[in-house]
Amino acid sequence: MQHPFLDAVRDGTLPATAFAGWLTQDALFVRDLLGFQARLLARAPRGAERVLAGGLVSLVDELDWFDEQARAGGLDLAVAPLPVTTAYADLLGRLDAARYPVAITALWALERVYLLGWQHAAPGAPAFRDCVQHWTDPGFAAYVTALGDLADAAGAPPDAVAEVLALEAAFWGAAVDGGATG
Ligand code: HMH
Repeated sequence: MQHPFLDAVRDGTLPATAFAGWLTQDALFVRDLLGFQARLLARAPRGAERVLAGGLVSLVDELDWFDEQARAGGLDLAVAPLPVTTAYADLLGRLDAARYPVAITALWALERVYLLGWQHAAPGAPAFRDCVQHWTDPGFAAYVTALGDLADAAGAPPDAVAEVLALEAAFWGAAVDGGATG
C-alpha cells in the first residue's frame, strides 16, 4: 500500500498536525473495530476463537497506546469522526450482517493493507520512527498471517475486500486534506 501520507511519514515532510489528526481518527476507528471484532468472535467457528480473541486484547492494548500518545503529545482524542471514519464504521456495521467468511476476509484485508502501509513507510523519519516501529512489529505481522489462514479456510468470494481497500486508501488522506484526494 502506497499513499502520499505514508511517503511523507517516511521522508519526514508530514506536518505534526496532520499526523496528530490521523492518529485521533484512527483511535476512533480502533474503537469501532473492537466492537466489530467482538461480535465476530461471538459467531466465529471454534477454530478461529483464539486468533480473534488474541486480536481483541491487542486492540485494547492499542487503545491504551493511543491514550499514552495523546497524553505525551497533548492530543485531545475526544474529536468528532471525519466522514471517512463514519463510512468505515458503516461498513463494519454492514459486515456484522455478512456471512462469517466475508467478515473474516474483510478483517484480514483491513489489517493486511494497514501492515503493508506501515511497511512502506518504514523506517520512518525520526519524528515518526517509534510509531512506525509499533505498527510494523513482527507480532502484528504474525497476527495478520494468522487472520489470512482463517480467511483462506473460510473461502470467501474475492469481492469481500473491495470496499475495505477503498476505505483504507481514503483513510490515510482524510486527516491531511479532509479526504479530498483520498
Ligand atoms: C485505518 N486500518 C486502519 N487503522 C487501523 N488501526 C487498522 C487498520 C489496524 O488495526
